[in-house]
Amino acid sequence: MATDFEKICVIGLGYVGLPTAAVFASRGLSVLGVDTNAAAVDLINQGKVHIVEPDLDILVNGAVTMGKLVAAAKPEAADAFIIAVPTPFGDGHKPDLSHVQAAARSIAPVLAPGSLVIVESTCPVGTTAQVSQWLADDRPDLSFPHQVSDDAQVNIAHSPERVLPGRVLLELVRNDRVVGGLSQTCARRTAALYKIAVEGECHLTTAATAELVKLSENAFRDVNIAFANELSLIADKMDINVWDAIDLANRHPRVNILQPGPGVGGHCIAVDPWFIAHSAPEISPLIQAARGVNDGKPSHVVGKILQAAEAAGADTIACLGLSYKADIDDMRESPALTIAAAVASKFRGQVVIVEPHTDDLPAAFAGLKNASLYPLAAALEKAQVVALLVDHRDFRELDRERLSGKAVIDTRGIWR
Ligand code: SAJ
Repeated sequence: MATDFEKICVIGLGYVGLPTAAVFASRGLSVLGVDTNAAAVDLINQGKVHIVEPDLDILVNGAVTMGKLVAAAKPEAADAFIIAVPTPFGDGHKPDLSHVQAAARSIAPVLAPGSLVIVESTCPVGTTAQVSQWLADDRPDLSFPHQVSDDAQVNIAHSPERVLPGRVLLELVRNDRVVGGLSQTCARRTAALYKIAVEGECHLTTAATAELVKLSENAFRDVNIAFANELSLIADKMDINVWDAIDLANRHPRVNILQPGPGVGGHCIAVDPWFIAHSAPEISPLIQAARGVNDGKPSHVVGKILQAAEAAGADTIACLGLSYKADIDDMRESPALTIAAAVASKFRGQVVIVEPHTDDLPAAFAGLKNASLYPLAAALEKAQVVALLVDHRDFRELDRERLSGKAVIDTRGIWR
């Protein structure tokens, strides 16, 4: 396929940027991946990866070996630039755009007439226009779409990533993309670039709409999980099995309740709704309440675990899982991690932790001498109370006989 893209630059080689860079490289583009993490850059240039994601190691290794993917600390001139850096929040849940700003400023010196800049990072509405302004500040010699729309020399768009950790390479290619341009030309050129690698449809819209669409997707999940989590508190109080109740309610043709759990983790669903709330604080009560319900769930679970330990006169509690969801190693914003650390800080006995995806306890356990990492069998042998926090495969496949005689708190409903 003939396109006007031969070389692209991907800024940020995290769990979205690195797969994106590798997929484009595997389609024959020359890709320069840029990251401030020197260790990651070194590793990638050796054909290795610093994040766990199925098949990513093979793809990166192939792309580096073919000379199509190179990692570096600084951007170089390219036909297109994809910004895929983190957008966390700071105090008061205020969106922190410093990484996006730094990425924009880093590419400004190498922009030229015809350059395309795509923001993939999830961001508050208005950020793509702000990027255009930052670039214009640094490059008064060029024209930008917030100034002259379709006549701009540099095109800028927002095309949010939508990939699910654990299925990134599949979803990157198969999912539809929303492509929001600061002008129609910006959107059209961005879609032309993604079409090199994406089999899903590209839906063209404005940058602001694309920004809100991305935030809405994750806020939708958060609100719906909050509903399930609120139901779990109500069912607990009434001594009803919430999973049975949800299964039955979902037999209704127009009901589809999500699964309750120990809380909502990860760097997306637990974060992005705040970007809407921050931009529209007075008119987003539902979104804010959902955040409150989901963020409140871990302390409810901690209370249940400690209560069970007291009732059983236990000297050891086993906490199974630390990551934010099943079968991955990512512990960012993980409710399981919060719960296990809180249990260890409050319980006088021993807390044995099982996490098949790590060799060391994370920093949250520093100073908690009663907490240690155990293999599953030994932990179950030792503990009188077992708290299932993550539905990892090893735990799903557990022989239930090994739980007999123990107090079990199953936050994921897998041992019913
Ligand atoms: N969870 C529940 N109950 C459920 C579903 C999820 O408690 O019924 C919890 C999980 O255990 C986890 C959290 O929610 O702690 C989030 O997990 P997830 O698998 O639903 O989603 P993420 O955060 O891994 O990825 C999401 C996805 N967004 C949507 O499904 C709308 C993904 O497509 C996005 O690309 C990603 O956020 C992102 O980067 O924004």
